[in-house]
Amino acid sequence: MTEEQCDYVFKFIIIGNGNCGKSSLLYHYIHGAQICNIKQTLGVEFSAKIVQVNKKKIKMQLWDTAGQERYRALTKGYYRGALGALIVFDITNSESFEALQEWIKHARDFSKPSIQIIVIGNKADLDKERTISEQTAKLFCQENDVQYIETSAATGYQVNDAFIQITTRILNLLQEGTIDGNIIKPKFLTSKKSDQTQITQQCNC
Ligand SMILES: Nc1nc2c(ncn2[C@@H]2O[C@H](COP(=O)(O)OP(=O)(O)O)[C@@H](O)[C@H]2O)c(=O)[nH]1
Ligand SMILES: [Mg+2]
Repeated sequence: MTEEQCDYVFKFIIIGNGNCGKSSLLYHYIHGAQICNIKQTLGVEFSAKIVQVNKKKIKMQLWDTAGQERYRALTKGYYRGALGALIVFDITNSESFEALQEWIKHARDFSKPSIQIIVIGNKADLDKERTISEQTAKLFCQENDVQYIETSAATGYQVNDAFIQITTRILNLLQEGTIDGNIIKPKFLTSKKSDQTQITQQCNC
């Protein structure tokens, strides 16, 4: 399936403290599917996956960092235009949980206040070493009006569900008219000619 056959293109960013499993989750999600993954000079890993949700074909543009999150040094360009954010913490690492508030604020301040957020409690396979209970995390997420799911990039537990859950939510909001449709189609879909080169440089899939 080519990009032109898609109904929508959604940009997603994946953020959270270093070492929580962001890149591992992304790898697990896209592995074996139609993917492209190119290291860019800006230090952003750019991947893509086309999915079908509620009879709509959606190209998910998935942006991962190359480690800059350790210094909170993500650029505004990383956040710009994102419709969804997957914010990851490690259920065995309290510091990564405590950082969530700041990551949520960054997502809302630097993307759009309406950005849809799913918090992912990763490393669910390490339940014996857990320092953050599921209940604590759920409560925090309710208070901050974000979704919550637990995953394991090691076993694959609920990895797909996390990505599909946030995509479905965005699609529903779009169909209800709650999200501005103008920001859904990236520039390169509406003016293909001038921007074709840019796509080729970013992604060969
Ligand atoms: N046990 C376990 N280890 C994980 C899981 N996800 C990632 N890791 C490990 O955690 C470390 C950091 O993962 P990485 O994806 O690089 O994290 P990032 O810095 O957030 O992108 C690596 O050693 C991974 O193998 C998980 O679900 N369970
Ligand atoms: Mg990483």
